[in-house]
Amino acid sequence: MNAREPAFVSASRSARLRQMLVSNELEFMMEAHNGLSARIVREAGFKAIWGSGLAISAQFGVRDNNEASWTQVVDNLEFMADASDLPILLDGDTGYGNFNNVRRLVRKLEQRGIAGVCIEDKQFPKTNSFINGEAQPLADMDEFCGKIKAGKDSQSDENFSIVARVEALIAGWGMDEALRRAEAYRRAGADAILIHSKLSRPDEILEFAREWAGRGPLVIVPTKYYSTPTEVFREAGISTVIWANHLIRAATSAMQAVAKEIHSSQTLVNVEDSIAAVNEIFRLQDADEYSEAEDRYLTSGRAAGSAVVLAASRGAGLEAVTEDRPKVMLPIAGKPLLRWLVDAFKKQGVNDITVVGGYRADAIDTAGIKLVVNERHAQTGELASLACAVQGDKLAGDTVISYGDLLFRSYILRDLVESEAAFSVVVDSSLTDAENASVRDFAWCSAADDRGLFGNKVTLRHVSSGQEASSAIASQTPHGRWVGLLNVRGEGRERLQAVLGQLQARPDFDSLDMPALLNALIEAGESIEVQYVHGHWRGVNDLEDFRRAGDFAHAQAPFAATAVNKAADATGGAAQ
Ligand code: SPV
Ligand code: MG
Repeated sequence: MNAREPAFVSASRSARLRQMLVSNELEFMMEAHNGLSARIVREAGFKAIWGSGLAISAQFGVRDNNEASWTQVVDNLEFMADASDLPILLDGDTGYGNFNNVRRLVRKLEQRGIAGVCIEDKQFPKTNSFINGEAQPLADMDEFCGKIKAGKDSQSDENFSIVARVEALIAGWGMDEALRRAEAYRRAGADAILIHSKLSRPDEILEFAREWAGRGPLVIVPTKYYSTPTEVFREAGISTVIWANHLIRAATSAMQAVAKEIHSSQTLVNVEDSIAAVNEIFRLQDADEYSEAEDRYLTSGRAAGSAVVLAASRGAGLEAVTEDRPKVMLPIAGKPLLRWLVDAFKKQGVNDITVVGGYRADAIDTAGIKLVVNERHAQTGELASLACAVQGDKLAGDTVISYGDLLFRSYILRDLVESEAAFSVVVDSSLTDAENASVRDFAWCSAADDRGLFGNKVTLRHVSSGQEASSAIASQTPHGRWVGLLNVRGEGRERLQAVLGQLQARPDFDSLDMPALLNALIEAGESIEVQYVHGHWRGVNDLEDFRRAGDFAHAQAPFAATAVNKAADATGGAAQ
């Protein structure tokens, strides 16, 4: 859009088209033939679109002989009007019938936001003027005047424009006839005259313009006399130039070249760099707007949900079974631990899952996930892995950050992703024995788990980290254990990235774990909502956990699958 002309832009499309026709400036219209090309015309800076009959028929793969029905044309225009807010002047051929068809056409065009129509004084069904134009019969002048009057009388928007196209020069009827008809059409109410010529020089157009002497706006289509300097049209007092078919022709030659190349070389490598990127197509379709709307309107933003799963570790205490795979690929009740987690996410509509691998990342099953690798996994901790997943990019949608070695009942994740809080965590209140100092992830909260508190918000105050010196709060009995699930919602995403960025600047960043991030968020003043559970989950931290995980997983699986998996395990599957 042209930012220099706000008043023009805010006017209705029909008012803008009319303004172009009557302005003293030379104006330009560019052909478009579908929604995508209409968008492209707008982005190029044009102020209006020519809905070319030739180009619209061609993109349907039919001839410019009214083979596409007028309602098909009008449906196509609707896509164009939706894709671009520019005024569209439809090339309405002969009006698709008599005066009555023109009346109905005008009403339907107004309903679809089309700014005007051009009708030509030939007979229905027409043929393109450049195909044997002399042989084409012209309409009776008076009958055509009736069509113009009928169209003008049926418009309800005073700015809707009807342009009358004079074909007398094309058909070889001479200059006098062209002028006679143009004058009659002007008197019948036409808002502008389109004078067409198929000569390669502009002579007859310029002569017409001289004789016409500014009686009303003149529109021209210099397809054949294209080498004429545009300044010549300006000096001749032309109102509007239509570049009538150049996008359909550009698309055609590009498609021909690309199809031929792919067919002959049987590969895409020769064309990839010379054609629009898929992302460019998404941009033209306004895909970003869809994502924003999804955030706004989809229930709890669940369909837009994403997850980051930390799965870089081999698993201390699990060396015996993780020679050739990371902990998350250990089989539990017939499928890898990671697959249980991925399936649980998908069940809650969390489909965009990024897994951060490290140790034996090559052994991770990547079906349905994005794998990023923390190459420095041997020297770094959980936050370095998390940074691999969120670096650069903004977190997409609401995000669950999860340990990779978790099994849980499905309600736990459901309740977490439905939380409205910017940050929320799941804390198991059945685990409060923090005696063993080597066990981390114990959680201290604003209140203990208590059914009497149901509905009251509890917030996280501290989580024990692997690195920290014992803090004052840690001398008190914890309220439970953080299970390794953090949900980050809405604006929480940017705030989490900011805090992670600050931690990254610390010299000990490589050794930091997830509790360090939670504690840093709390110190930064963030409120982290606690959702208490009482059991119903398992972490896999050692061989004993691994053995018990099978039973837990069986209990989560559908009955039929459980029977099958139990049979598989009995024949030497997972350790049980
Ligand atoms: C069109 O673009 O369909 C026109 C202009 O009518 S022309 O093809 O030059 O006749
Ligand atoms: Mg046409």
